[in-house]
Amino acid sequence: MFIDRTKVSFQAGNGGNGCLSFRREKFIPRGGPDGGDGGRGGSIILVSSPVCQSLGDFKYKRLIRAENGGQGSSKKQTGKDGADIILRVPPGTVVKTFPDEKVIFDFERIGLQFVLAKGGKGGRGNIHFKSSVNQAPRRSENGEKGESIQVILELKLIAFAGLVGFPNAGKSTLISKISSAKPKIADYAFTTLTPNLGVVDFNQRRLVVADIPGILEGAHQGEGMGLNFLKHIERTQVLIFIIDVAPFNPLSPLQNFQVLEKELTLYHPMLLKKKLMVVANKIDLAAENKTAIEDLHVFCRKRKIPYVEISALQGINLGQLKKMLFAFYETE
Ligand SMILES: Nc1nc2c(ncn2[C@@H]2O[C@H](COP(=O)(O)OP(=O)(O)OP(=O)(O)O)[C@@H](O)[C@H]2O)c(=O)[nH]1
Ligand SMILES: [Mg+2]
Repeated sequence: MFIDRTKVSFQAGNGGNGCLSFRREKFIPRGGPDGGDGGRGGSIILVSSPVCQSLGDFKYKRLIRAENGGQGSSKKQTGKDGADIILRVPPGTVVKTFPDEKVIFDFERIGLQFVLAKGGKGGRGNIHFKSSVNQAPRRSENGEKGESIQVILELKLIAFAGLVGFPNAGKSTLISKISSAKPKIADYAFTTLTPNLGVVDFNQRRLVVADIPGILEGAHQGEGMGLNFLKHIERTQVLIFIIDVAPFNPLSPLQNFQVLEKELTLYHPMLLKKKLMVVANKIDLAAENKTAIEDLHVFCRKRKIPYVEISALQGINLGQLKKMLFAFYETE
């Protein structure tokens, strides 16, 4: 699994001190206390944003510090609040304590917010300490210290799309062609035993695709090994069905799709609520299978499922496949 990891210290702003002051004006002999409060120190807040793709921004910063609150002053003036610092992290970032690595926050999706270090409260000025017995309080508070924390930020890739298909369909070949992942590829079933993740780049955007072991009919009852791995695609947004359309398969491309769909539904009906895309692979071998492939195509058109014919091995139509995949991403 691709993990980006960095250690950073954060220091929230201290609260400003409260002021000790008395009103002094001509003709008003004993003006009461007029020392204002200190301002609040700035906090440090992390937000998960799709615009942010890596932890690169944190790599070279050892300490990130928010502004201190201003001191209170006479004439009941409150000090200025320190500005908060809002930092974007990619979805998939996990925040852990240093050095014991306890998870304190998991940005498991876009749009989450976490206050990492809270700014100190401003101290109260002496206007607050006036009482019936003490008309001239010589007391004010210092601002609270801002929180300081050292953490490890770790980026776990969350797959946006999962490749599902029978063993040998060409899933690993495909991920090896569209990303820098280097999975094992071979001409026998169950070459892939553990999931592979690959980062796919396209037009300055990037997303993660998961390649999982092949799924067999009966997978939901424990046939093959696909079932154990279906959980890896539960959190993806899109399922990419890879259908081997070479003519020597016992099932037609459409039957192949239907078996896969059935297995996924039996495993977890929720899986089929995801967006689907159908990839007819091994088109380089498929000259004699045109009619059967067309059945799958027509079926997808009726169900409004995006469909593309490729050869993962020969690199045919992979640009089109990426374009379709990123079209899902753009509408997120
Ligand atoms: N002719 C041709 N062969 C392909 C194509 N894509 C994959 N293959 C071959 O099909 C075989 C299986 O490919 P893999 O990528 O290992 O298939 P997989 O779906 O990952 O298989 P499992 O990991 O076992 O589920 C390999 O021999 C590949 O070279 C293609 O587009 N055309
Ligand atoms: Mg494989």
